[in-house]
Amino acid sequence: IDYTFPQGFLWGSSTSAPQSEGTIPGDGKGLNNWDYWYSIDPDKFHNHIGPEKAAEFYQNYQEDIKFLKQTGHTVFRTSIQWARLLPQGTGEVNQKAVEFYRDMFRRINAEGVKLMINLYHFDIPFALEEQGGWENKATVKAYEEYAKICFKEFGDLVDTWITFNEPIVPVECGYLYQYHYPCKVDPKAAVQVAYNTQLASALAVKACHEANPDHKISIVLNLTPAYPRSSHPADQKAARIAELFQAKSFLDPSVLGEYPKELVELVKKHDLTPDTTPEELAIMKENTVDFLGVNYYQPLRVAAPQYLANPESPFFPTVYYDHYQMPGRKMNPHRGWEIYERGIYDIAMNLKENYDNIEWILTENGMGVEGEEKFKVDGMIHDDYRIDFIKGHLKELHRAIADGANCQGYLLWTFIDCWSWLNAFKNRYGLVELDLKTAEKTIKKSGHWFKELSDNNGF
Ligand code: BGP
Repeated sequence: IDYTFPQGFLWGSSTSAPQSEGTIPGDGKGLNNWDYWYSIDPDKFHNHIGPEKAAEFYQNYQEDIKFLKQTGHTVFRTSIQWARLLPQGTGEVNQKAVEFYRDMFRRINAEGVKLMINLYHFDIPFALEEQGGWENKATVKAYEEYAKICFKEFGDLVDTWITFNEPIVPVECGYLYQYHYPCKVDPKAAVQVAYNTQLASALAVKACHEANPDHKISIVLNLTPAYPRSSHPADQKAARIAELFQAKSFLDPSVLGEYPKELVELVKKHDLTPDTTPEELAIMKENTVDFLGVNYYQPLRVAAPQYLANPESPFFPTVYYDHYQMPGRKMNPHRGWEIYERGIYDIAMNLKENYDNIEWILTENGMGVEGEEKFKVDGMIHDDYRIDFIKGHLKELHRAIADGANCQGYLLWTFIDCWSWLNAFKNRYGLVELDLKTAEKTIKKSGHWFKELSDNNGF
């Protein structure tokens, strides 16, 4: 073993409820934004496969859970679907959902696998979306109630929670770049949504601590470092501002309890200041997370913008930076994303130096592969590229831990191949293959390797 990890280091994977469960049979589940969007615009979705199918975990979880141990999991992260538990977003609790989640959590606990349960993975009940969704502070209140119900119904089975997954993504995709419903281009709404989400997160932290003082709660952020093209001050400034919008917008209030001053000023300069109250800001200040979840896939590379922004156009953070493709960069040949393992080390050192060395867990890292069935030999996918990908990132994580990073676990995206927001099943990430035609599941080579990795606590 060349790379041994600290004792008790957690090994596992992450998924989300909307991407794994499916909604057939519905069993009382209400529509969320994805269900609704698919129902009105299936053409948006790859091969017209929508969230109603996902990976059918809802029907098959009892069988699927068996793969956890076989692939070396000591931790497993998934989410609760708000619209399954509260079909209208507020009000009556769907008892079928309570039974389903309780049974699933109990079975996972019985396997000796630690649960990390996320309350929100891009999925808002559609009844709330219709009333303005995250633009409306009523949604913050509804989320707080929902979180309290989760802590009450499941707090005896789950002690590690997450408030939101990658909250910057619905802000950008839903209110600036039109990749998620409601597909608006409305910077003012984007800023309010970001603020309301952060406030909801702090309220969930508070409620969690009040419900169970020994429970831990976190937020999962995609802390992609922004690398400047050069050391030229204009490029450096572009990187600093990109990081302000992309990472610090949630990292600072979640960990330090306050927004960065420079971000507040920028938002003000563009006349986008959200509606806040001193009481709300005090809630954020007092209810920071116990630990942090970090998702890392690829770096953000930026350069000073080449053109002046059109003053008529709505505000986009990209008026301050251009995306930049570094010549000679290493690419995932099976999907167009850069691979840059060093990003993990840089994130780790940033958290160590600037965020009180807060405890963190790598909650997502993974390699999406299109057409993965071509690597199937004798019934098993030989995904050596994925093993190499994980090893490369783990080496950097190992180096970071040796240099003092407070990282407690590594979770791969994902467990069993699952549905993705717009690409459906095009890019596969799992340790376990899902054959969509036969519904058969087979552990990939990486799944067997991951078991060894976990057993040896290193490689
Ligand atoms: C993360 C999300 C996941 C997952 C992953 C892979 O940002 O938290 O939900 O989907 O990205 O990305 P994609 O599915 O787009 O390939």
